[in-house]
Amino acid sequence: MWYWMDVDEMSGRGGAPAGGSWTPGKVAEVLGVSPVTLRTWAARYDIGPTLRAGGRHRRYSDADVRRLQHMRRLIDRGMRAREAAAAAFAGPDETAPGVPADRLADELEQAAEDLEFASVAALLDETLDSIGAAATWVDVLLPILRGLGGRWVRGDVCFESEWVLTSEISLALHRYVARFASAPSERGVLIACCPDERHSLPVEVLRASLAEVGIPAVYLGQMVPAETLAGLASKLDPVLVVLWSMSATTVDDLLCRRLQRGGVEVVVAGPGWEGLNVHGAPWVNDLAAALDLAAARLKI
Ligand code: B12
Repeated sequence: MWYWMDVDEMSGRGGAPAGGSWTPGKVAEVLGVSPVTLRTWAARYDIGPTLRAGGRHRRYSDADVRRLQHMRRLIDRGMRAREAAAAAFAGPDETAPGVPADRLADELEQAAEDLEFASVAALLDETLDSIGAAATWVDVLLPILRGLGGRWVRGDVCFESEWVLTSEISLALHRYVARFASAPSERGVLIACCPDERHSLPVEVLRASLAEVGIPAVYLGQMVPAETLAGLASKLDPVLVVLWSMSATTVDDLLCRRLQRGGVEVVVAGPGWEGLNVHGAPWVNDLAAALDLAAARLKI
């Protein structure tokens, strides 16, 4: 199983750099190659460890390990080691466009099934980097999530893998969003799930897509208490509130009304609102429509 280890666990001593510090032995184990292969790669392709721990000992950082995992995947897909190293270490933008979405989806699904957190994270980062948030969502993640929903209905136990995948998607989107500069003082879009709603991924993707095009947005998370949302909406004075609900059981039309009465423009989003006339609030039920609407309101 691939996993991130705590630095003290690995080196047996404290004071190591934050953010991951891997021994070559551990990296070799995680990649499923011999330590000799790892050393050969380092010598031939200049992809050795970049950290130094306690003087002479070289250590791999999290970023080193991620790039090596990427390289390993490219090799598994049939690329020669030299080209794989060049591609993985040139930066993600130049690497993944050739990989079909269904292949990425299969790899992700398998990694989640095997409970390989680090591998799921690296694949998600790679995919987001190379094709962006919308295509990652529509072409790679939606088919997997819908498949999981189908399994769930059939009574197939996939709770653990679903949890691994969905929590890593949230984390990867968070990392992705952090790369885009934002002007916190600007009025923007406030995104929230209804108070009983835990299905947050669609609006997390919306938040990432807004970041990509420079639309300021604040994402409040799952199950946002009505009181909290109403308070934040009045204090932050957003251009728009996107209120997400995945199913009829989580819709909160009173909250929508309350926000509107406070002078806020609300867009209701997601299948939960289907067929409801929520006090004239526009309804969006796909990512592109939500993006268009936000862009139109912010005149971008
Ligand atoms: C992942 C998941 C979870 C995760 C959510 C993690 C997270 N952070 O989001 C967890 C484990 C928490 C979870 C919990 C539950 N879940 Co759940 N879950 C799912 C799963 C597998 C994917 C959800 C998802 O993100 N879907 C996104 C896409 C894939 O949904 P879609 O319907 O195809 O997309 C439509 C729209 O949303 C729109 N769209 C797509 N993307 C975007 C983006 C934007 C911005 C917009 C506007 C629209 C939009 O396009 C589609 C056309 O309508 C679905 C299965 C499924 N088919 O969705 C079940 C599913 C939604 N869950 C379900 C259930 C029953 C539950 C629980 C009640 C289970 C339980 N007993 O605890 C709880 C509910 C908790 C709650 N109070 O909300 C049911 C809902 C049935 C219903 N209609 O009421 C589903 C459909 C599974 C099933 N087949 O029965 N779940």
